[in-house]
Amino acid sequence: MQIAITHRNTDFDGLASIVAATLLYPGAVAVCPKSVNPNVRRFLSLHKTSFDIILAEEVDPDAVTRLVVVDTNQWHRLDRVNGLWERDNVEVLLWDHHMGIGDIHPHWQRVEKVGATITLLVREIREQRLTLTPLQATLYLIGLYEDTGQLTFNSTTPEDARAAAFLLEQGADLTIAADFLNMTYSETQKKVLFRLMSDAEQHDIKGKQVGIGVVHIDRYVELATVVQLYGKIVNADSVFVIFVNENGSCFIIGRSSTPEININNVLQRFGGGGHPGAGSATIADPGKTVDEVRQEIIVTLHKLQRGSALVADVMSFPVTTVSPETNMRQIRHLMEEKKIRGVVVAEDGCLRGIVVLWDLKKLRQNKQWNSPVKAFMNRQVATIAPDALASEAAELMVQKDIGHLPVVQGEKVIGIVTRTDIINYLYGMLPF
Ligand SMILES: [Mn+2]
Repeated sequence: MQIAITHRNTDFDGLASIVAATLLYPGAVAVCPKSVNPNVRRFLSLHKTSFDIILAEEVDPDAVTRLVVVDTNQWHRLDRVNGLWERDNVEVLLWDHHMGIGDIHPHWQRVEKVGATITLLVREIREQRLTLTPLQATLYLIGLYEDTGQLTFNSTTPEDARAAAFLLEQGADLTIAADFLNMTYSETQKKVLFRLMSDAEQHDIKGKQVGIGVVHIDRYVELATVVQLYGKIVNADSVFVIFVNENGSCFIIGRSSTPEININNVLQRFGGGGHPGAGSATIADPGKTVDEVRQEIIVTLHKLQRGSALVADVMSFPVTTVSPETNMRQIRHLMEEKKIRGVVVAEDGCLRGIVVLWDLKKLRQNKQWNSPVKAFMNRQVATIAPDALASEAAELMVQKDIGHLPVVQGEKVIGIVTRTDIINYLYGMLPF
């Protein structure tokens, strides 16, 4: 017997992947854990009979010869496979897109950094020139869209978009997909959201807005979408919510929309993980209080943020400077010659002002070209320190609508950040 199995609290990516595995491994049976996410439960209640899916308890472990694990690389996330991993006559195959370290050491694996596991299986389906029913295509598309936020999460790759195109070609139904992706919120989910709105703290961590909340829950509901919605409403760059169960144990769900806060890196410190944009962790240490967990998140964020790009990493240097006595004609020549749109005015390396292309346009009379730059330069110049974050420079330039930001250390100008530097920095980071 061959079985395809996925993680507990099964999401659509997990469900889609076990169903797709039965196509790639003829004879394999899709085994669904008992605990699935509420939207998956709703889907299954309608579509159960459309797919051959059995429960883990229906499987005779002794009969299993091949185990296809999808969407997780950790044994403890699988349902009732007791003993299976110790048997050496079971062949283990792994399909996954989680890059963290797991304890499943398969005989064969396809693990790649893509937005959803189903993307990897879809690629194989395409290569084998298999066709899908619209129903299969729809399920796979829901899995793909859920894990990639309709292809908007940072973790999305071109490969995911290609898989989506193929699934649409195969007749995936967007109306059905949208129905299961945009679930109405349950009473418990609404309560959690309102609790977060009123109680969660907002922290400014190196220029990034981070929401951190603590919510006590008495039963399991799908919480990731609530956390995500909360982050959107308060316009946070990233959010972390610590959920405390009735027995005092807790788990964290994190979401981030900025490449500078990597959820996977933060939650790895708590024994969890995920992706740069989304992840979770279960707190294993029962002695840890909620306050300690919250403090640890904040400290970790400060530490990790330090690793982000600094102004010194992105600035241009050396800077073209002129003395305050330089006449405007020379300034114009300099700009044309060097193809620059701004010139820093300095004396002994100390910033005195800045003159930009726009200022030249203000010159009306011919004789003004003979006047010194000090008569036309801007003296109120926004500056930034080399050890500030590159993202702070970007924000400052957008805020003040300026194209040149001199970098000043002590009194001296040591570099300049231009729009080109910012664009290079921003796009150099993608895909994250
Ligand atoms: Mn997944």
